[in-house]
Amino acid sequence: MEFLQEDFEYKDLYSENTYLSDVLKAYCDKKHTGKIETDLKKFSQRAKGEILELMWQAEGQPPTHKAFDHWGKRVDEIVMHPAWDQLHEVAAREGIVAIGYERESGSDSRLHQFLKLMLFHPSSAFYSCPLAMTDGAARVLETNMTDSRKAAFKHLTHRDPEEFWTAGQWMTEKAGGSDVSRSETYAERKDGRYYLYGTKWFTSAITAQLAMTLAQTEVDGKKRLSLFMVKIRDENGDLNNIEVLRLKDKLGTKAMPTAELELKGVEGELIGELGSGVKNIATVLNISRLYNSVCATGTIYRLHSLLLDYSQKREAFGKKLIDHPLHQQTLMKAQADTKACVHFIAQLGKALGRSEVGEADQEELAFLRVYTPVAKLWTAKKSVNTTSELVEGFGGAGYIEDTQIPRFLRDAQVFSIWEGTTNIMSLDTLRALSQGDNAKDCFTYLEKRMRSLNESPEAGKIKKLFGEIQAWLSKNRQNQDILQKGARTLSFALADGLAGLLLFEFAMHTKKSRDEEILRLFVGNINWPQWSESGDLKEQVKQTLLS
Ligand code: MFK
Repeated sequence: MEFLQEDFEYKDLYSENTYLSDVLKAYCDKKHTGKIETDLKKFSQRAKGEILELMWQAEGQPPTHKAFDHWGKRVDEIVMHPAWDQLHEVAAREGIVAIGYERESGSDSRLHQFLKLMLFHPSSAFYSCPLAMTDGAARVLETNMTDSRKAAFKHLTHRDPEEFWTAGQWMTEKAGGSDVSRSETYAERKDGRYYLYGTKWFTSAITAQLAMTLAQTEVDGKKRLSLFMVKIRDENGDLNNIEVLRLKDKLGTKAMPTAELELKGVEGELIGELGSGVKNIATVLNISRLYNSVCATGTIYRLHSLLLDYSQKREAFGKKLIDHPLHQQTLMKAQADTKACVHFIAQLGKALGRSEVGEADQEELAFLRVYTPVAKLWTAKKSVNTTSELVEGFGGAGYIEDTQIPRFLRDAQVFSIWEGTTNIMSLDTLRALSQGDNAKDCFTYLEKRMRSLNESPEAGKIKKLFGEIQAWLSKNRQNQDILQKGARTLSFALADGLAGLLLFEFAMHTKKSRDEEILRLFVGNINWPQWSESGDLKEQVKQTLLS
């Protein structure tokens, strides 16, 4: 009989084992756990079944741009597979954005939302991307509320698919990617209203109804970026003085429409103070950077589960893959990193939730500000690297498109680019630490939590690592050059330290040998920071790279 490999299976990620339930219980107030767990269990079942099916349909027919109709009239229609609209319905009804704003579980609402998003993302065809920007826009409106903005806010946080709007966030331009100050789009003021002109180079989810975008305005005779809210379509569903130039041909995220747009006088409503656009859009960035972390984590959580299942079915050299010591090593390392990411997003979700209901003190707020870019850069890199290892774990099957495995690797790469690269995040970490008392408050917050750790080599290493970070920061606080050179090392060290701390607290909480093993493995693998030496690298770079 011809050999046919038994297929791997998409499991219910919440119920396949007790891990996520244990995480929920460790971070959540007891009074909210039952309700959240019921919701996650139900949703997780859908995510591996009917929702996954929608994703495959949407991925199977990527969006196309129909610029003109048959008579030559400009229509700029984005033709989507109907499954994309059904994913919109799922997102609305399941309240993926709404949960964060209904706040039925008080400060645990973001934790609830993040765990649910983590389950949704790997079945969402990146519908999670418009949701990230929608959530960011909702938060901007919530914190800049006026009577006239209430309706838009309600749409962005609605559970009825007909009423639910998504939002885009348009920043990137030809001249300015990371450095948005180079933006050329400008706002013209006429009769008390603003009209925006310019080209936006990377605008994801053009199927949205709203967008938050930046445009140059004049403040005291100088050009300054301001934040505007734009209604993308009019009552008839036609674009509002916006032309779609083309759709981007991206490495991954194929089902999700990303466009180049020409703004030809679209009306924008000024949000926040004139000239403070970057500061105001930072609210959107920070929320969507956390979404990025959650989705990066969801990706490897799903892929790890698939490889684990495959490893129990696939035989090589006389035994199942799962019984080979070296394969076990690979799976364990991937699992430790994946679980560390889960704790990161649970902790950040907890802190964000507490900040939004006024329960976070100054120290926790500083922690949240510093660790938002750290979470983004670290989970993104963990996702890219772990995805690569896991795809490889499938051998040749992981390289063949119809297994649906290669897509994981293509899609993971976006996490370290979307909403700011690793270097930009590292510099933002530095920015956050250098503002006010953030560094002092953040380390006080961490030190308080470290006090509860039982004496052990792992606790010793984590404490020593934070000691090393603080000593380096204090020694170099006046030297911008050294600080910038070391910003990436600093960010990864901060991440490793926090992940170790969270895994430690969790192992103490569950008292399960499973969690003690993961803690030992993770902390054992932490590389000690290798700080850059002082000196001007520019000459070295020129001599070694350019000569
Ligand atoms: C899912 C599908 C994906 C599809 C493909 C996607 C591919 C990629 C598409 C994209 O292009 S996504 C968008 C990526 N771009 C970014 O995320 C922008 C990255 N750049 C940065 O984040 C820069 O650091 C930044 C633009 C913020 C630098 O701008 P500035 O003007 O040099 O910042 P500056 O002067 O340091 O800060 C201005 C104010 O904002 C300061 O406040 P004050 O005026 O009170 O001092 C800062 O503190 C504040 N600020 C900056 N970043 C902040 C922040 N506040 C809070 N949180 C932050 N993160």
